Amino acid sequence: MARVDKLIITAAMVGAEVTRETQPNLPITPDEIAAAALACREAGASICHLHVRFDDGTPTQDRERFRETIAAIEAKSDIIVQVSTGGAVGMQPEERLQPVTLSPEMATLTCGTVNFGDEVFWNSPDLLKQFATELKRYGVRPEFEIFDAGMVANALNLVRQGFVEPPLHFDFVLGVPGALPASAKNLLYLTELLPEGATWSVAGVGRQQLPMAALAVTLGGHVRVGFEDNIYYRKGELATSNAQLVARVARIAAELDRPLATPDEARALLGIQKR
Ligand code: KMH
Ligand code: ZN
Repeated sequence: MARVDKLIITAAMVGAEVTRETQPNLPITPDEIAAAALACREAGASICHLHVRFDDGTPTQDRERFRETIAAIEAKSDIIVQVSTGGAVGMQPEERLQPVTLSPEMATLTCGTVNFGDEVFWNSPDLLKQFATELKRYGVRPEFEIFDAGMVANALNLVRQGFVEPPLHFDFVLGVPGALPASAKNLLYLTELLPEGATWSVAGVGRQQLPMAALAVTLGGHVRVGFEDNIYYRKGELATSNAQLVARVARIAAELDRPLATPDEARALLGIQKR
C-alpha cells in the first residue's frame, strides 16, 4: 500500500472577497491576522494561505502590508506562510507579484484563466511563465492553484519547460461559480492526472468545504479550510473563527487515524527551506 503522509491543513483565513458584513470574525489587520494564524496553528494547521487587507478591509497586494503582516505572524508562530499571488480579481500582474519579492516560503500559482462568479480571473500563458520565473528567482515554493481540470495540464507544461521543479504541490479549489464544481468524482479525476510523487490538497467552496476535507483525509490528500472559501460552520451558522474550521478537520483526522503534520514536517514534505 502506498505511504500516506501526515496531514497538512492549510488555513485560508482572509481571502480577497469575504467582508466583515458577511463574516464579522474576518481578521483584517496584521495583528488580527497574526492572532488568527496562531489560533489555526494551535488547532492543527501547518500552512496559512495569506491575503492581506488595508485597515478598511480593502484587499491589497501591497508589499509593505504583506511585510508587516508576515512579520506579525512569524513573531507568534512557526506556521508556513504561503502568500497569494492571485490577489483580487482585476489586479494587474505586477501588483499581484509584490509579496513574492519578500521571499516568503511559499506562494500560490494559479494555472489558467477562469470565470470567477460574474468576473474573470485572468491568468494567461505568459503570466504563468512570468509568475513561475519570479517565484524561482526569489526562492519561493509554488503551490499550483487548480480551479478547473485543464489547469493541471498547464501546470505540468510549466514543469516540462523547466519553470517549476519537483516536488510538486497542487491545491484543487473546487466549487467556485464558473469553475469546476466540487464532487468526489471531480476530485478523484484531478488526483489521477497528477504525476507520481506530487502532493495535493483540496479547498471546497461553501458547503462543500467539509465533505471535500473529509474525502481528502480519507484519500491521503491534504486539506484547505478557512473564511476565504467558506464562512459557515454549518448551514445557517457562521463560523466563530478560522481556527474552529481547522479544529474540526483535526478531529476528523484523529478519528481516521491520520496524524497532523507540524510546519517543519510540512516543510520536509513540500521541499521548503525554512526562512
Ligand atoms: N481571490 C481570487 C481571485 C490565490 O490566492 O492565489 C484568487 C485567489 C487565488 O485567491
Ligand atoms: Zn487566495
